[in-house]
Amino acid sequence: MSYRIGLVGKPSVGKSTFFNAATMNDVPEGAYPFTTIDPSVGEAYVRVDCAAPEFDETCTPSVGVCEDGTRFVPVQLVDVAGLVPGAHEGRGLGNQFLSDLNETDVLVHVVDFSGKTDIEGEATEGHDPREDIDFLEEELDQWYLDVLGKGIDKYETKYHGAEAAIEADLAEQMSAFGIGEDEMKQVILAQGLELDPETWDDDDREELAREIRKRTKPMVVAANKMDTPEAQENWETITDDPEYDHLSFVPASAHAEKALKNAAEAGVVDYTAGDDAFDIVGDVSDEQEAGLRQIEEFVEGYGGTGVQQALEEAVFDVLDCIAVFPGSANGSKDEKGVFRDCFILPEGSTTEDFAFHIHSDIGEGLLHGTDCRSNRQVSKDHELSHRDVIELVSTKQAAP
Ligand SMILES: Nc1nc2c(ncn2[C@@H]2O[C@H](COP(=O)(O)OP(=O)(O)OP(=O)(O)O)[C@@H](O)[C@H]2O)c(=O)[nH]1
Ligand SMILES: [Mg+2]
Repeated sequence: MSYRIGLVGKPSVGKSTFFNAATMNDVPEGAYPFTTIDPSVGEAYVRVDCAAPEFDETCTPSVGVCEDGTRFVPVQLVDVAGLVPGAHEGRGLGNQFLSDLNETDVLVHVVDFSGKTDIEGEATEGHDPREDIDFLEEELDQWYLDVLGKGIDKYETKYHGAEAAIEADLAEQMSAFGIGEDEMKQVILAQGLELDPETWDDDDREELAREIRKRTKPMVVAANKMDTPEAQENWETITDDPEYDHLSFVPASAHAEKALKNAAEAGVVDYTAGDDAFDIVGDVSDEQEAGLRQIEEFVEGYGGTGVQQALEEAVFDVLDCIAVFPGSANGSKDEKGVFRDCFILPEGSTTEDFAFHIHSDIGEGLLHGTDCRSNRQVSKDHELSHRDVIELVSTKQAAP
């Protein structure tokens, strides 16, 4: 299962444009709210420096691609309907889109930094993007609070007066958010609360809901429409504002990424997703050239269009995931080729986790791993690092 990144935000901020740019899909985009109603899921990629060149090998990726030593590893991207204040109570398209986000591991909050759309996504001037950042977090927190409240109610009706574990009921109620019993207990205790909801007041509940939301839906802000001067001004103010130190911001232009990918497909430019530069290689009209030069200025100034960067920030910085290559310590190739795979694993994964991730049989029969760079044996509980190349030594092969 690959990681799932959800694109969220109010209407008209550019979620679908971002989605299309990252996945080369063609879902509708429009300068009016609620262009998107049904969620779309597509394949996007995160970049990892390929390990093959270090071993004098050429890789043959089983999924994704490798371009000039950069591996593009697939992740899933979900484009959902825009969210307006009060969505948790059914406003706008209401709760439906909230459940579309259930299965996501991390969110990219797309914010229109140009200030040219109001809180409902209608055209305006001078809107403060900070309002959007605040409301989205609040809306998600309210949604979590509602679900948490239902879990508490069920617990109280079921066990009135009897001894029971609240964390089990809450974890069950909130299972769709990807939180288990142990983690739920940890979060409750870390908030300084007793394992008894009768002792919690409204503030305790709110803080608990917020904490669970932050853990299960961590987020990156993609400051979109940064190709406009208004967005660039807002970027300076907002990224300097200490109120927003808890968030990571990536300057982005979904437009620029889409334009460059389209131009690359048409053979007009030489551009690899995520690069901070490109070359014009085909015949272009004066008008096209002027447009591309404008994009070039932006891309060089901000170190890329920000679309790749936002996805990678989400996976590797916010979630702290690592990429691991299965390797072969003696360098021999099997008939399927070398460096076929590159897996994205959660932070703190061990050799054994890696084995189970590939196949439960390999995990069950695991003896140890071998670090292919140093040729040293690594234990089952050895914690892996980003870009490790590991051979798994197991008494069992993966069943076909
Ligand atoms: N200047 C600029 N405009 C953009 C950018 N990205 C998107 N837009 C424009 O913003 C408008 C809304 O884009 P969409 O991608 O449909 O926005 P959305 O967030 O999916 O909207 P809903 O589906 O209604 O929630 C369109 O007119 C896009 O062309 C960008 O990077 N720069
Ligand atoms: Mg849309």
